[in-house]
Amino acid sequence: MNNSELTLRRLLGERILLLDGAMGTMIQAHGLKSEDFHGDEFSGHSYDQTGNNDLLTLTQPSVIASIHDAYLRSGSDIIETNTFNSNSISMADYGLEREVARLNKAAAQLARERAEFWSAETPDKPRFVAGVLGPTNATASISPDVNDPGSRSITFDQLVVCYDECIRGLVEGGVDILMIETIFDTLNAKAAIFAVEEYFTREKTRLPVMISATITDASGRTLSGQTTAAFWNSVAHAKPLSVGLNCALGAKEIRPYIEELSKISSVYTSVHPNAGLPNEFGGYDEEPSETASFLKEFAESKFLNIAGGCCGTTPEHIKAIATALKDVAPRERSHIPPSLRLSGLEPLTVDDDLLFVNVGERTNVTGSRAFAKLILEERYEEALEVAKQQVDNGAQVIDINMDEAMLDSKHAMVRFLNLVAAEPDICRVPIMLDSSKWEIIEAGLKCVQGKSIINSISLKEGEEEFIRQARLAMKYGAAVVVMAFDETGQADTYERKIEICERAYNLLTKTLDFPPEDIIFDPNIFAIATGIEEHNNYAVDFINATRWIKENLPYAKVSGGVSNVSFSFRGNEPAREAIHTVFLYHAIRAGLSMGIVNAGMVGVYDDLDPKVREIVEDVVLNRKPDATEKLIEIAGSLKGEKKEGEKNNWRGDEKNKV
Ligand code: THG
Repeated sequence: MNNSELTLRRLLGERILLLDGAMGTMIQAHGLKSEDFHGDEFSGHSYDQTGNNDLLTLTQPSVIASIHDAYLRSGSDIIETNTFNSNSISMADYGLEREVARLNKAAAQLARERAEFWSAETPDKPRFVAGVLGPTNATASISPDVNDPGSRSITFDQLVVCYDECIRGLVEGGVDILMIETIFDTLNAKAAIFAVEEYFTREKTRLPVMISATITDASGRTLSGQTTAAFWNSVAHAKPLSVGLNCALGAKEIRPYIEELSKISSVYTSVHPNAGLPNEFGGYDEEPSETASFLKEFAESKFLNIAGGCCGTTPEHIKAIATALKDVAPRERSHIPPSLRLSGLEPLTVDDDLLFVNVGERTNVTGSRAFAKLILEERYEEALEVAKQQVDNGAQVIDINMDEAMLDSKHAMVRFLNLVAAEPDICRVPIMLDSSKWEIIEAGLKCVQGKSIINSISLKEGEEEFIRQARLAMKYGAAVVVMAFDETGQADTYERKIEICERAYNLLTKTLDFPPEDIIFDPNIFAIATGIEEHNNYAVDFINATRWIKENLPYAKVSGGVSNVSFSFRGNEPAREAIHTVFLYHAIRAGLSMGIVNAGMVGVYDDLDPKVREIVEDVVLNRKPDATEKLIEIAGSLKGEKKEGEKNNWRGDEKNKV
């Protein structure tokens, strides 16, 4: 941690820090003409630069400097660089993509210079520069084409390249903080975070990061549809200095969401709202005293660590806020216990109270002939219906697998995920990206705004590749399923399972700084009752390994592909269902947190016919040498036991409790 960050963190412990206010409103007040925007350098530019506020950093630096000064004079501790649109995607509108590196560096230098000046003026109040990374004017998880919800105007990779250029300029120009702000699409923000993390790794440096989203409608969601908590779960991997909200709604409307953020996040919080809602001319009317009184109430409610203004706010607003907050103590950061926190449009916490999370298995081309056929024939509409049914039937996560030799799997994964992103009834749940090929998982990670699960990584190809993939998982912000698989093969005994899981856990948490709560072990569920004696103890070994992991590897979760266990009864659905039910009953008691299941094919343990249950239990728990034969004997008679159309209410009403 450098000195500036140490000072910043010390000050955040002492008081609420002030950001600045709007740049645009202040620029407007200067009544600049087209030729002022162009300056000498761009006088002959073929695009009209009127309104290109960021260009003023180069053409009218004294105007920008005077605005920084006005805010610093009003009490801002942190000023923002004039770089909201200084990225190649937004600058394309002005034909100025090639100036992006320079715009960022110059804006950072200009702000740095004014901050240094004021730090010297008021040595007891050091000033900081936040390098602004705006959202760009493109969105990575929403289609620009009403006729094709799966199309995209920008990709994650393009955004990473775009942000990398901005970050370099800002850091070279001397910013103290990188601020990813006005986030309306979390996937854009995740690309910015990825670019920041890659930059830090490459340059062997690190700066504090501020993250601020914008909530655009009264229902409290981002433009890309996430709730506040889902958003936080999606970006928490950045380990930011602060998380907060800015722009769109004024302070009044932001209240419930900043309240929520202040409770669920363990980092500092920030708010810089607009001066109320826009009036009919798109202007902002909220008086400095009004904005200040809203923020004072937030501060007194202990929601705030950093406060400032966005559109429509002026140095007078900042001054009023400074006065209002002067004697209010800052929020103390919440203590949030580590837990696996996932998200789609909505959050999902996998903690030990929520006994079992079921992951829908049907959207898997290797696990369902029907789904494979739909994907191979590019009948995506119907394939989406399969995903929707999974969620409707109670799947809290959906597993998506496109590994099929006849398929361009990467293309199918991307296409399907982009379509899923347009279906709120599906993408409200987190996604599990299932592939034996890392490049397909990675292509998938670039399409999902939520916090997803990678299924899977393992030590199969050695430590180096395992660590490389885990590092990337951290940068994309995903949890990982770690299969009990190493250089010598897949673990099939209790000893091998726990040995590999322990080794993987130590590598992840000690060699890397991988969050243990984001590790989900899969100690391999294999088919039992196959007629081969060595297979008889597979379920027992899995269950015992699960118990060992829960007792010995803190915060790690355990998952498995449940339907594997009954492969030998393929075609006999009632028998399979009975096996799944008994298996899950025991595995969940041993600590299984989640399972890839067909929710329609698991029953309630207590509802099983006691005689059938006894026989199935003998098989699952490997209690009698002739158990398999017994089960085969009765398996035929199990057929059709379930009445036609009978609704399987497995955990439907009981919120996952078994
Ligand atoms: N661990 C992890 N991931 C996994 C598995 C695992 N992913 C894939 C698989 N195993 C889990 N998913 C399924 C999906 C379907 C079936 C089994 C496991 C299945 N399908 C039926 C069959 O093949 O008989 C249905 C066939 C059909 O409908 O056409 O049993 O272990 N981490």
